[in-house]
Amino acid sequence: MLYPLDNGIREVKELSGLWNFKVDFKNEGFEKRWYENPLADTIEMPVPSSYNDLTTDTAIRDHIGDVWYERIIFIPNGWVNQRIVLRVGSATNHAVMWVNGQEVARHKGGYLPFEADITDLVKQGEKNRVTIAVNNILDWSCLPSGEIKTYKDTSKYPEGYKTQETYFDFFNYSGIHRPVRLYTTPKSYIEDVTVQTDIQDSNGVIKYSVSTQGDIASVKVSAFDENNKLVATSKGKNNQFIIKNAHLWEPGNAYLYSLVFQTESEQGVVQDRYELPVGIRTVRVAGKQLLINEKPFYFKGFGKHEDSDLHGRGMDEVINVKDFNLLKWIGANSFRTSHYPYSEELMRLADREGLVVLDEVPAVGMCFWSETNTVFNEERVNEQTLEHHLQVIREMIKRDKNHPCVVMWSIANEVATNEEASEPYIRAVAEETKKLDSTRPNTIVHTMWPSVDRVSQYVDVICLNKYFGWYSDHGKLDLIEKHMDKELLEWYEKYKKPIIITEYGADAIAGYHQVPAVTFTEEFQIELLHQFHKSFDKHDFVIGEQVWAFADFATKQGLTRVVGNKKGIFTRQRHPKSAAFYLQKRWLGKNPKW
Ligand code: GCB
Repeated sequence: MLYPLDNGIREVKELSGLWNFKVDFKNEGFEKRWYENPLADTIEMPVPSSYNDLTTDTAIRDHIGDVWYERIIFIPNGWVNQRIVLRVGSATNHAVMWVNGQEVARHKGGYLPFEADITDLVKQGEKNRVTIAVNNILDWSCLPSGEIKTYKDTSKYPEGYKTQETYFDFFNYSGIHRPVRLYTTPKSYIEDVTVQTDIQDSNGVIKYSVSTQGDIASVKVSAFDENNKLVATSKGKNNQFIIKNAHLWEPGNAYLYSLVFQTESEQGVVQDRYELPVGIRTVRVAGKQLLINEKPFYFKGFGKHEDSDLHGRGMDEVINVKDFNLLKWIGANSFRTSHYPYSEELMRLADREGLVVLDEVPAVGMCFWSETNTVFNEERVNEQTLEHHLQVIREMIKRDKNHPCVVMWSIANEVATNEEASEPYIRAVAEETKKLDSTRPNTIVHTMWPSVDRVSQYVDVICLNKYFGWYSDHGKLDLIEKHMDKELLEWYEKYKKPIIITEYGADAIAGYHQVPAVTFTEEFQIELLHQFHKSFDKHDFVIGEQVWAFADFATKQGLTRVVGNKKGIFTRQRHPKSAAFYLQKRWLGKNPKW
């Protein structure tokens, strides 16, 4: 699934903007075939965005079920004889799409793109109607998982009362979250390209494969450097070539070649073209280290969310650019796409900016921290969940495999890996990841203790989320270093693998101050981080620290969340808390840049 490109042969038409929108309060739209006619009684809704925070109506924000989007599209005259594709960057959590009343796509999962060839369904010079039904329900067959709770006691609850239960804290934002685009390709076209890079002495080795559809006689590949100078060429669908004295893609110092794939007919007529930004770099785990371009890499950064005021989880280049500038300002070199794959636009930015990405699937909420209340059983995480998990892994790797910024796949966050049934499950997911991409290490992010974990033999790197001083021994900052040391050593003893601490942190409400520090103050947040660092700095198998979280974010309502999760080092509006300056000093090794 290639990212849509505008390049003279292919064209892109953005469908962002206001769409007609209707909440299906009675969940009757499918039965009444709302897709057959223009929707009645609609309101305006921007795409991309989460719809939840945009009206003043609690019933809309908390609606469980379907919402409907609709807009009219026109097909440009020049698109005669082209293949026309309608593509949705993401719709959370599930979607069905129709064009002129005909179903063209169905997609399960809220964080990856889907598309449909609509060439034969659209009429040139006429209005064409696109309808998308988006559903936000999460059950145990979904990623992330959840369940609908029904309340039967009508003396206490209204008839049919139900709630969406989720076992993660981020708000279950819903809607069309990423851009919708129409794009063209020629009838015979490049369907996919896969690129793998290697380094030999000072040269870059580029191995590629191209898959095509239709009558294509030959494939040519040209590599251009950042000055647009042709530096190498190749031919054929599967091949490899060398770029002499290559500029490497390095963390904080990105260099992107442009690989131009071009297909030609028997007569030598150019048919299709696709330009892929390619960074030459290697990544591998060696003993206690993770090497990027054969140099040990230490992860400094955050777990994030795609989250901002009003937009919810809606893709916003403004937020993306600001976040990247703050990441660089604070001295971060990496982030994890907690807890779902982020937008393609953001991944392309990370390639260009040289930020290192730990790419995570939406497998979150699979743990109850209990011996008896299990998660891996027939009623909860089961065969169906596994099937979907594997599907999401396939879609994520297919989408992100060519990004130099992605150095590792995270196959799940906080799973009950103490349960016996978690072992074959995680093993299957880890093996699928390796089968699809043997060039990148994989990892799983743990909340479990080393003594009970059953799965880390299947991954290359161990990631840990640790909340000493917060969720355990709350407020006892003096115990953190000791607890952390003990646990790190136990993990290392058991598996002998490098470890990244992918979450540690404390809620701090911006503007709350107190010395000596107490919970929720900015001083407490700094002190807690500092205690963790004392431990990390002692162990050479610790290869990174990612603070939870980059910025405050919206959560479901709950007694431990004061208008959202406040573990951000930046507020939700991206203003620094005091800990930002502490981290900047630690990560940049110098006094804060104001
Ligand atoms: C975690 C989760 C993360 C939460 C965080 C917290 O372990 O991975 O999604 O937001 O804890 O703040 O509770």
